Amino acid sequence: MSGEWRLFVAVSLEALAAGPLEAIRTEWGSRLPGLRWVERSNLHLTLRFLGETARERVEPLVRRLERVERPAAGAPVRLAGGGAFPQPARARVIWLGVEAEWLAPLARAVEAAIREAGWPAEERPFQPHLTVARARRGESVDAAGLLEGWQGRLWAAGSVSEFALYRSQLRPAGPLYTVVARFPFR
Ligand code: 2AM
Repeated sequence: MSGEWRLFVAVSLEALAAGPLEAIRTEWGSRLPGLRWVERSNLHLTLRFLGETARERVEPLVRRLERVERPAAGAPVRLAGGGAFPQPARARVIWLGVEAEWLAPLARAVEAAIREAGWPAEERPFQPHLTVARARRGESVDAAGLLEGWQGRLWAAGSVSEFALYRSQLRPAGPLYTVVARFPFR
């Protein structure tokens, strides 16, 4: 098969983040019309973005990811705090913080697997964040008011039992994410 798939490795956080997203959106949606809110089923934490990938590289990648060491099922996670990229007054991305002891080790193991599968090393440091809103293309919003009081705030606590390889298809209506393969925790 020919063609390319736009891929990323992530943990779905829909169950945990849907409530906080709804609350934030209800309060701020009309005040910040320049933001596009993430669909609840798209709420995820990216462990590694791979980008456009030749279709024939997908299967070997999945096989390598299957060997990644994972935490035990029901791994605890907290959504706490948050912020904006690149900065609150000119925000392009609004995110909630994700805290879990197993997160950095899992991201390192995924990174190692991806490198073994032939990708160059990720240069950017891993910054665990759950994107809840993005500014419209080429724009930014002043989110300083939105982010006031977010520091140290606990949004939700729960658990995670798998990570997955996702395909992203960019559409005018917003991205369509589909699961290519799931990797259940132990
Ligand atoms: P973001 O939430 O900060 O936009 C799918 O696009 C996922 O991959 C998103 O979670 C996105 O992060 C992440 N990602 C990381 N690097 C990316 C890049 N260079 N281009 C697009 N998405 C990227």
